[in-house]
Order: sequence, then structure tokens, then C-alpha cells
Amino acid sequence: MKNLLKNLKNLLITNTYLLRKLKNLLLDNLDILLFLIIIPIKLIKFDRLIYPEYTHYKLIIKPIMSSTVCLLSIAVIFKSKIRTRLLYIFDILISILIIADTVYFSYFKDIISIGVLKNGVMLGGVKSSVTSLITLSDFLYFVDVLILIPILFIYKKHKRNELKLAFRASLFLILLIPAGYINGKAIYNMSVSQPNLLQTMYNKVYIDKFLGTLDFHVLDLYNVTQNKISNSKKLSSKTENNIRNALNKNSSNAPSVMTGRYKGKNLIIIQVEALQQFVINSKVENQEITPNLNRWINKSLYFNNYFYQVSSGNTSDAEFLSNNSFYPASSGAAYYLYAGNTYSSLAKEMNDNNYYTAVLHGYKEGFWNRNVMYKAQKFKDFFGEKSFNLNETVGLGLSDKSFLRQSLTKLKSFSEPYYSFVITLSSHYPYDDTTGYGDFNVGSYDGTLLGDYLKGIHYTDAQLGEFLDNLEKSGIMDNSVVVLYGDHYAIPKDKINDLYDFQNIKNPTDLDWYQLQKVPMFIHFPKDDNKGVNNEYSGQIDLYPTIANMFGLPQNYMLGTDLFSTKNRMVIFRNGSFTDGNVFYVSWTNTYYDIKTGNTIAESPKLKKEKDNALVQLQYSDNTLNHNLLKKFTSKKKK
Ligand code: GP9
Ligand code: MN
Repeated sequence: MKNLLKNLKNLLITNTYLLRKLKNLLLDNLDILLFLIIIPIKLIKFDRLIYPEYTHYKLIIKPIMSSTVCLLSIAVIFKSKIRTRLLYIFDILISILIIADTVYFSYFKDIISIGVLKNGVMLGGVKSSVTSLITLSDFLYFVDVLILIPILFIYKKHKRNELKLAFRASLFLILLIPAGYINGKAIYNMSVSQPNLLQTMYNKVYIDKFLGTLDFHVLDLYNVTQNKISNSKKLSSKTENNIRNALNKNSSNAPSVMTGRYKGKNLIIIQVEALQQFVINSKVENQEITPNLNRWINKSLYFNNYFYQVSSGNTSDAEFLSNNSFYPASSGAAYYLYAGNTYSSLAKEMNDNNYYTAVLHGYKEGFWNRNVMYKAQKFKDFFGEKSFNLNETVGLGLSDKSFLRQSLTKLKSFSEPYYSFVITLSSHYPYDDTTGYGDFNVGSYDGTLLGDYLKGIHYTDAQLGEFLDNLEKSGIMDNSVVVLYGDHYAIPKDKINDLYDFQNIKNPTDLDWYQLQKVPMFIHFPKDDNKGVNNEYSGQIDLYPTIANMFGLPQNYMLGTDLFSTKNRMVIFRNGSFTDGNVFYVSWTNTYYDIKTGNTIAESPKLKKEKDNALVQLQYSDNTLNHNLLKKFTSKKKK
């Protein structure tokens, strides 16, 4: 009995000792505990806002917890007082970041990036309505910051058991290594499942949804810094002069019949999603695939050897090439990387000629960083998803039918002369939303990607036909030049065999593949003037110089060539492949093909020169963009 009592007493003493130890441990690390609870709650709350459809936290908990622990690991290196302060500062900063993200998201349905801040989009677009956008619930993010003030004050008085530096350093590693690994793995997985996404940031919301906003902002910072570091080397004035001369080559063009002929007319450019050339004047099951475009091509000047030149920036690269006459970024997307640059874009030159300029596209404003980049290109207005009534959707968003109808109404209200850049959406990969496509019979291709594409593009063709007919009926066409082209490929490489089969190509070569990378481009002039076919080899980079010539705009800063004034151009692709219309060089196999015979040919000194020149042109483009040379060139010119 005595022993039992003694044992009980001992147990009690040890327990109280343990309890006291535990209590002290908890109190000593209260700041860490609170940080580990508060920050993930805030991050998850924001994630729920941008991703209301998700049903469980499993998707996001790993990157959110691991990024929080990574931050925490930095703080634990310091002594307890500094650590607590640091964690508190992190809390404040994260709260500000999330509130800013929330306000921006409620307006643009996108996430703030450094480019957004640099371009002042936040100020321009949101300023007027900032107060109406901040809701009371946004302040919840700050509640703990306020409540913590008195708590931290009292907490200061608690004497903590100070850890030795060696212990703190090991704690740092113990936290950072697994957390960094888990976080890195989440980022890596995304880079595998969504190639190009992390470099181009075309869909910031997607990244934020699945990695959390902390990771998103760190990745954004990483991209920007990496770009800054790799471009920090200054260019010599000789290199700069060479670039300036190369950009100016169009200015020395002798005036042609087209020069200034359409000055004062409206310009409507229609960029069609995934419109490839092979569907033009082609049939499936004895029906025309694009009867309307075929009809309009007959009334227009059709360029039937026109290539897309996009790189990983896809649609945005097509816009970039066509509006600026520069090559896309070597990796990543120009719309993201160079959004802070100065441009001598088509819209800017049109503005300077008293045109009204606007972009119309019925999709999310922040996608492809458009809201930021249109500002940099000096478009006066961007009518994005918010400006349209989303009364009918196909695929990604607003249907082309509804979009083009609403766009026509908008065009009618624009003050003339105007430049309107209209971008369609419905014929977007994977083309499987058949709503409104009718029952276009694609025979044996039914159920394949190619079959779906044929249905999809047939639908878009019908909408474009209606739009073009209405432009004509309403008299707009009499006073406008209308340009239409496809942005990029529709059938990716892994499904290309279906297309070879459709085209009846046996034993395809890389030349065959390249010849299928054409997109239709036509220019319709008032009264069907200049109609015909132009067979010259050309590409998207040549559009701006061509339009500049027709509209009497300066042709000073462009790498493409005017389709009406220049012969023997080279069409250069981002990977260094090129064609001069006779020979096709495929860079990934270092092979030259004779276009007429389809045979490979040996490199001649002339071809070697062309190959080197292709790389020089790409280098001019990269240098201009990386060093923001247009800012320098255009401001010097004004003096
Ligand atoms: C969406 C659209 C799609 O706005 O332009 O871009 P893409 O995926 O084709 O590059
Ligand atoms: Mn596209």
C-alpha cells in the first residue's frame, strides 16, 4: 500500500513535470503554432475564392503547408524575439498580398504579377472602383494582425528557453528540406502536366489554384529576376546600331501602289483561333469545311503560303507577331516577359494617326497577360469577357456566334476611323464541345481529334461568314480593310498522323509537316478591290509592315517585310528553321529540303548564309526585347 502511494506520488510528480514542460514548450513556440494555423487558413480562404468549385482541400494542402513551412524555416534561424517579430511581419505581408490579390481578382479574374504592378494596370483599371471592390470580408485577413498586437505585447514578457545557434540552424534544415522537397515536387508535377505554363504564365489563376498564392508569387519573382539577370549585360553601341538598321530596312522601301492607299479607312483584323490552312477549299464527305471563308477568300487578296511563327506563347505570340513585327520570346511568352517594354505597335501608330483602337476578345482579361500587354501596346480599350454578355458558351467560353454578334454592335458604336482587333475563341483545342455545331458529318473521322476540329472550325466558319456578311450589309466594309488569319496550328504533333491521312500523305517528312503549318491570311479591300491570290512565302511577322504601308504609317521598327514591296523574303521560325520559298531548312535535323521535289539537299554557301541570317534576325529580336531598345530608339527620335 505504501509502495503504491509512493508510486502514485512519483507518477504525479513526473506528470506535473511533464505537463509543465509541455506547457513551456507550447508557450515558447506559440508564435510558430499560430503561424502554422493562421497562414494556411488565409491561403486556403483565398484559394476558395479563386476556385469555388473545388470540393476537398487535398488538392492544395500540400503546397500551401509546405510553402508556409519554408517561410517558417527562415524565421527559426533567429533568436526567439526576432523570430516572433519576423513571423508577425510575414503575416502582415501575406495578408496585404492576399487582399491585393482579392481586389484584383474580383475585377480582372486574374492574379497580380510583377508585370501588372510595373505597368500600373492596377491603378489604371481598378483605381476608380477599388473602394467598391473591397468587401468587409477582405478585412478578415487582417483581424488576427490586430488581435495579435496585445497578445504579442503580453507574450514579450514570457521568458523563453533560448535555443543555441547550432540547434536553430539544424531546425532550419529539418523544416526546409522536407518542406522544400514537397513544394518542389508540386511545382515539378505541374511543369510536367502543363508544359510551358510556369514559364509563360498564360494562366496565372490555374497556377495559383493548384499551388497556392505564395508559390505563385515566388515563381513570378523567380521568372522576373531570372530574366533580369540573363539580360543584365549591356549591348555595345555597334550592336545597337546594327539592330536599328535592321529594324529600319522597311523604311527604305520604294513607295508601291499600296503605299498610303487606305489611309483613313477603318482596319478590322480578325485573328481566328486554331484556323489552319488545310481546311480552306477542302471537303469532307463531299461538303465544304469552310464554305464561308472560301467565299470571302474569293473576294479578297488571299496569301496562300502564309505561316504561323508562334512559339510557346501560342495565341499571344500570334498577336505579338502581327501587331509588333517581332519574333516571340525564345522561351516563355513575350506577353508575360516583355509586358513592361515600350512598343512601336500597330495600335500605337494608329493612335498617333488619330484612330480609335480596341481589342475585342470574349475571354478572361488576365489570360495571356492581355490586360497588361494591351496597355503596353497602347490599345485604347480592351473589351474582354466582362464587356460581353455571356449568354451562350462553346468550349472555353463565350461562343463565337454570340461574341461576333455583340462585337458587331460594338464596332458600329466606335468612332471612325478605328482599328479593331477581334480575336475568336470557340475553335479552341480539344474542339469537343459540339453545342451549336449542328450535325456536320465528318465520316470516318468522327470521334477523333481531327474530326472534332473539322466540326469546330466548320462552326466558327459559319459565325465568321455571318459576321463578314453583316459587315458588308451594314456598309462598314465599304470603308474598311478587313484582315483575317489563323493564329496557330490546330492539330498537335502527336495527332499529326490523322492529318497526314486526311491529306493523303504517305511516308511524311519534316517538310510535309512544315508545309501543313500554314494558316490562311486574306485581306479584303472595299469593293472587293485587289482580289486574287498571292503565292509568296510569308509569315505573321510580315503583317504589320504590310498594313503600315497601306495605311501610311511609319515602318521604322519592325523585323518583318512589307508583302507589297519586298520580294525574296525569308520566313523564319523561332527554332531557327526557315524557308525562302524554294528551300525549307529544318533546324532540329539540320536538313535542307527542296520544296519542289521534296528531296533533301546539301548545304551550299548561300544556304549556310541564309541559315546564319535566320539566327541573326532572331538575335536582333531578342536583343531588342531583352534590352527594351524601342524605348531608347523611339525617345531619341523625338529629340
Ligand atoms: C484564350 C485563347 C487561347 O483567350 O486566346 O489561347 P491559346 O491556348 O490558343 O494559346
Ligand atoms: Mn490560340
